[in-house]
Amino acid sequence: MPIDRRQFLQASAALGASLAVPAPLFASVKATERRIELTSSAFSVALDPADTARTAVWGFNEQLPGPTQRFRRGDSVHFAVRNDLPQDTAVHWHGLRVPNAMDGVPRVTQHPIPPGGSFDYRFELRDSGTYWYHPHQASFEQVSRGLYGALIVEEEKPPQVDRDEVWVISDIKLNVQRQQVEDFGRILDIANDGRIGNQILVNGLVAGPQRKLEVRAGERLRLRLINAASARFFRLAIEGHQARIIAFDGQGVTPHPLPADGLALWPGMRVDLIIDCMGAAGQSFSLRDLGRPPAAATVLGTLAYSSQPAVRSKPLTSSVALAPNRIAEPDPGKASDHYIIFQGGMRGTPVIGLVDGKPSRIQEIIAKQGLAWTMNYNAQHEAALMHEPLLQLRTGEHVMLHMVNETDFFHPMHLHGHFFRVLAIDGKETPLREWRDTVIMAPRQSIDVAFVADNPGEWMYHCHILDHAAGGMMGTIVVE
Ligand SMILES: [Cu+2]
Repeated sequence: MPIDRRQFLQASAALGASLAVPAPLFASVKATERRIELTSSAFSVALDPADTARTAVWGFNEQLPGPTQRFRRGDSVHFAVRNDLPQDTAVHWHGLRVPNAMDGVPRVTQHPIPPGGSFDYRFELRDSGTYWYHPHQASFEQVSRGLYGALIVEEEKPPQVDRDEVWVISDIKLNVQRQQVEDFGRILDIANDGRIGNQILVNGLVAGPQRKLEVRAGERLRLRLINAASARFFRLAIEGHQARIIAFDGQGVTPHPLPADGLALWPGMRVDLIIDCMGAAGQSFSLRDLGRPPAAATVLGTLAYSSQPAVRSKPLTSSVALAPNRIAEPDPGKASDHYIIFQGGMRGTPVIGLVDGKPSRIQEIIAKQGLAWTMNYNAQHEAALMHEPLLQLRTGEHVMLHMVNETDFFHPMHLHGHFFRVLAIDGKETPLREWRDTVIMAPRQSIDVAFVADNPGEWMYHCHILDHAAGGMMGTIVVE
């Protein structure tokens, strides 16, 4: 009886929210709540300031991307969201550990916000780092149309930098009139690599050498990268600089250089970089997306040095490591093993999947249901109430989640409400054991992640290629 179960979960989640028990971690923090209005609506923007053309988009507060939200760890926020779109929506705070009722997933954690309606999201910011916000309703369309924005939670003691910049990288699919192509949710995209735009955007403007990130010689720059594209991945390289990675998905890692073949940034992921700008006044260097070979590299922007004299002649030597967030440490020795097996897609071996409990061949599911992917043999429509959760966990349970990709496609898998440690890829231990909320599974790859299920509620677990999510790669994990 999925409806009864769902109503029960919603009722208990609402009760939890109304009691609003602060996490003991923050009992000593005297937080004042900041109220922020966010309105989702349709409007038009100039994607290229050098051009008079305007493009119709959907976005937050008539900005593309939506306004960058900046807070300090421990702050309390109240997002008063209003929906002026022609369809239902809701807002999800990607990566943030919020109470379940504030997670912004229609039909799982709240009722959708109808056109003209509003919803109040209130929560405390437990974790510092680089996050973002976007709708979780028809996200393959709503995010692609422009509903996304950065959400930054500063550390109590951030590393010393001269500049802290955010780059929201995305793409858009434009026709010759510079308007968005209205082909959202095509089965061809759902069953393949997703709907990839034909124009890359950096902070809502067309990417290219003219997108200048201005620095002064000698400065230390913290660059926060967010991939808000619905399907495109980026492989970034920075000319003439030794950038260091200090965080994945907002969580500090041992600072280390970018991989020689570029920094892979999959949809949903964030990376924080430290760049010591030791070029000379007046010089410029390109930031490139190396893309997916054999595609040629694209220049996304330029690191442009001002003509002012250097602020220092040698790079800062202070530590750039981030203090960790307080995340419960999973103990693999006492963790319970759980498996999620991914199948489907346009290519690959024929498989059987269950839709509404009925078995069909994947090719029939693709042709008749508009679904293309299964997780543990089930394919689910976003708009339908979900069936049983993929996993039922006890609060406090240590979990080892084995993700087995039997498809020929990449899938950036995102879990709500928790961070997990990435422990092994194809059985081989990862050197960094990094915390993440979104991890990439390459074709035919197995990934082992571990976490403590310490945030009660029903949480989404889905592919962040949003067409894949719409095509069945979406389920829930219940922590009770
Ligand atoms: Cu996927």
